[in-house]
Amino acid sequence: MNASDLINGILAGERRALSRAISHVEADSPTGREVLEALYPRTGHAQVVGITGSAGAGKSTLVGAIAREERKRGRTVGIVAVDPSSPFSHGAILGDRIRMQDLTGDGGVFLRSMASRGNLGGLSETATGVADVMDAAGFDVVLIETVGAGQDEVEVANAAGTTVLVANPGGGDDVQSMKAGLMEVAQVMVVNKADLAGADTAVTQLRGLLAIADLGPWEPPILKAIARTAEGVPELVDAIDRHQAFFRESEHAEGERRRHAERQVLAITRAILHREALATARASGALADLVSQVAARSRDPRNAAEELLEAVRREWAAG
Ligand SMILES: Nc1nc2c(ncn2[C@@H]2O[C@H](COP(=O)(O)OP(=O)(O)OP(=O)(O)O)[C@@H](O)[C@H]2O)c(=O)[nH]1
Ligand SMILES: [Mg+2]
Repeated sequence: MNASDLINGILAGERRALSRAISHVEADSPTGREVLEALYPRTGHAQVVGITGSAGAGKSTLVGAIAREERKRGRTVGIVAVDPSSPFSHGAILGDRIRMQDLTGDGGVFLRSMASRGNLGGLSETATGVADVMDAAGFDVVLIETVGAGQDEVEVANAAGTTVLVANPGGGDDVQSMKAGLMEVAQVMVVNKADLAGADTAVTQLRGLLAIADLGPWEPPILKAIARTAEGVPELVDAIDRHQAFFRESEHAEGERRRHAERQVLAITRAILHREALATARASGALADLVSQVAARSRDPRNAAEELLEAVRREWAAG
């Protein structure tokens, strides 16, 4: 299928066209770019929601519960599970699929996993593209689960209009180890596994972290949930809806949308710069030379980096 077949297929609601287009977007192929360019003006309908948090926090269980709640509300749901780059991930992915099995038989749900491995700083780019294709395909809600820690989470948050941070009770270790930066990319906080002891303490600690975070006009609510039984999930979906309304309709909507667009453009620019600069550096042979010099301690790494960039600039200037 060429790009226009894919575009027409997606707009006609064909799953096969959607699947193939997403593969093209993941591969960053010319067809993928053409599809994205053509579909972008048709995006903006879906609530794109990122679900992030540390390993085992209950993200997949929560995604399943949110999807079921959205279906009850008559909304269609696209789900993107970002596979971890960890070598221990295979069991977890299988687990994710099994937990979502009842959803895969539902015509109003589309499930897709996406690899984060080997992504040269371009996870924002891919996740944003995949979410955009699902948005254009007409899904009302697109849920993106990030597995993994640190930068992946921030990258995926760039793709989402609303990011939900999933924390757990547990003596506070979990919450206290959270980075302030993560607090700043999340608009809804949820303490999952509220059936375990310490949920209220975790809420209090999150409140403390929020108090010192650099926040805009939106004040992130902190909720409790038990994903396994779906307790607290309707309230979580209500909170997501409230943030989406803020993002789309409040007096701050214009500014929020601009901030989000800026984050997306900058994240993707960073990814492209990174990729292209490294490709140029490698091709020019400058990288290998400089690495040898640093390894031999005849040049320091900072100086080598500057020299490498200089070599890249020369190549680019030469066109
Ligand atoms: N007690 C309790 N356990 C839960 C709850 N939600 C999820 N779990 C359990 O926590 C474990 C991890 O759940 P997942 O949904 O796989 O967590 P995850 O965050 O997706 O995990 P990774 O994708 O591997 O990072 C599973 O054994 C779940 O059954 C909950 O509300 N209460
Ligand atoms: Mg998971």
